[in-house]
Amino acid sequence: MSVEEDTANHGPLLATVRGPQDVKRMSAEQLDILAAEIRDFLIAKVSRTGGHIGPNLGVVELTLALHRVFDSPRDRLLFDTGHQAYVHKIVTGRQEGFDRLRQRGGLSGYPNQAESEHDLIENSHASTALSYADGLAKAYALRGERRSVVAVVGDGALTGGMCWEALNNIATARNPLVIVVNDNGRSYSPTIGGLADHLSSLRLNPGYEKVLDTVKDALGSTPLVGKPMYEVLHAVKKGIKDAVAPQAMFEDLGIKYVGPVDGHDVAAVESALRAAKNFGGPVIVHAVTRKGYGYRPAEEDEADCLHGPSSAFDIETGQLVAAPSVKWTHVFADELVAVADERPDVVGITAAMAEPTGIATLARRYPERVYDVGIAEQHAVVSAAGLAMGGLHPVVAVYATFLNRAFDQVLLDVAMHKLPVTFVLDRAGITGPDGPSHYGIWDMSAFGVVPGLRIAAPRDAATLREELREAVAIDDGPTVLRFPTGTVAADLPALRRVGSVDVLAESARTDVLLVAVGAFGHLGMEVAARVAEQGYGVTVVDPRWVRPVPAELVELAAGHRLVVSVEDGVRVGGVGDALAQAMRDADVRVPLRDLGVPADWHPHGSRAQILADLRLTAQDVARDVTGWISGLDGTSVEPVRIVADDAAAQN
Ligand SMILES: Cc1ncc(C[n+]2csc(CCOP(=O)(O)OP(=O)(O)O)c2C)c(N)n1
Repeated sequence: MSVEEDTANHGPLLATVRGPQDVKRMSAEQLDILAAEIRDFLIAKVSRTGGHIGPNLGVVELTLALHRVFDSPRDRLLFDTGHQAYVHKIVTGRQEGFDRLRQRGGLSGYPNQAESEHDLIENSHASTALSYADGLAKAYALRGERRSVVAVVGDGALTGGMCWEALNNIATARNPLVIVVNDNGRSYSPTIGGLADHLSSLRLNPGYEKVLDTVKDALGSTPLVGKPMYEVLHAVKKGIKDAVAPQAMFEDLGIKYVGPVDGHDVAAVESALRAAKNFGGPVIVHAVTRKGYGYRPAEEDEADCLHGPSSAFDIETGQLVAAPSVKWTHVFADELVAVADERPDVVGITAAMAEPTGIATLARRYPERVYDVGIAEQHAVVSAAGLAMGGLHPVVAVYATFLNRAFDQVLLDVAMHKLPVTFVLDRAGITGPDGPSHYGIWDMSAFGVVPGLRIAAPRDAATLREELREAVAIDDGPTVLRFPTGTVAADLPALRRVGSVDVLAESARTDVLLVAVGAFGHLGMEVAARVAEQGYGVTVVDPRWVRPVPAELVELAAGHRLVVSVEDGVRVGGVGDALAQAMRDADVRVPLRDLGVPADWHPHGSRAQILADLRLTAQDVARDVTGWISGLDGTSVEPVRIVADDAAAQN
């Protein structure tokens, strides 16, 4: 592409940026223009694909300064969570990728090692970067390598306990390491908690402007190495201390502190970073930024500063282009309020995601009955244990992927104590554009091993409401309710109920028992229709409660020639696996095939695309079921395949 063509999309200066060296050689005036072009670029591109627009608009100058002061990839830039790394991608030669951001085969929404040598952490779960940084700095010290390690962490991510465990170790190890606190006062919504209050009092302090000047003057005019540097930092520190007290918190940890600096002033951030780089020990650079900076719909969006529109949005208004639909989240949120109206003991907990999980609806009705604990899932679970011990029934609403890190707390603190806590796992199963770390595919396997924990997987709005009520009625142990992302499936009424199992379809012939887990109920119906065309009878059931395995499911299995399970979770230890074990235990010798998600790292794309890649479509499942059942007759025309392994090989 010629520069002329390029500039049509990118702005003339941005089009010349092919790598960090191009940013390094720019003048102050050029940097201002570049920052503006990057904002235009981000808004133009992300408005077409969806993505984390608000956080990235807030780190434009900060990222430019990082790449001017440090030499990535030799120096290591670590972005906590990683949703704010778009500008880093732009600077490191990936502008073209933004047309297919978060789309199948396109640019990832997070740092990604396969994309660039400038990327390192791919996990996208918050509050880990400081621990990575601690380890990297120790490794470089031991190996005698002189490389800078820089971690960028948001004030939201700092509410996660792992950050504080890391700071404790970083302070003791004393290795050179730069921690940039990107303080915009927000997680999705305003950051909560004691730390957040500390930081915001710092921002609001009238001495703030004075502090910025002090920092700029002192750092701009001083040699930046060794002992003098320490003295500068020390002096600056004292100056700040006189002006604003709360930053003592960082000093008390034994880590040098520079700040607050205006995070939208490249020169100011740059001089703070240079000072920190040359200090020779751990330093915190406190940069104050504004989420959504420079784009009015984001700056004025009170809910979350346009944190991450899920799909294309209108540039003028920031509103999603797609017609609104009723999501699984909405059904849960409304029913929870209805339950809470009847049950004063029901309370809600969210880990910094009140709106995305729907808990905000309960908070609007009963503000005193909802607790936002920050990005602190482990604490959320044990705090729920305490609430339950205190006589309440907590409903902990998190994305499925984020409960993984609280496994031990669910196991021992909640389940071992047989406490009535309901975990509501939104975005369970294959989620899509956020990629492998956001897939909620481990919950049924991981939490399936927890003694006394019951897991429900509703198939539609009606069963979601029903199973939520069943879950909060259980008072002798924990429950999990898991449902996928997106628009809720149309109601699919059962023909009858056997024990707790819903029979969705049956025929005169009982060839195949198809166990359709959760939202795969509709898929099950379509499979049954297709297989019926081949002359075989399929009974489609929705177990509703998948753990423990309902005894009726095993009895139904015994009455068929073949059992096929299909679930939106990993096969290892999944519902099919558990059913197979239950059938073995009951000496039911009917063959079973379990379809699900291979335990692998699946790429980003739309949910429908990824499910199709995994051959979890009605067409594929019907073809497999027909092949297997006809194989039992000895009439198989197609080779019987281990379906999910085939799919794994494609990834
Ligand atoms: C363990 C975990 N829980 C929840 C999330 C969802 N999440 C993504 S970004 C975010 C807010 C992060 O706030 P902050 O670190 O201040 O960054 P900002 O978006 O404000 O730049 C949250 C809660 C996550 N990524 N990881």
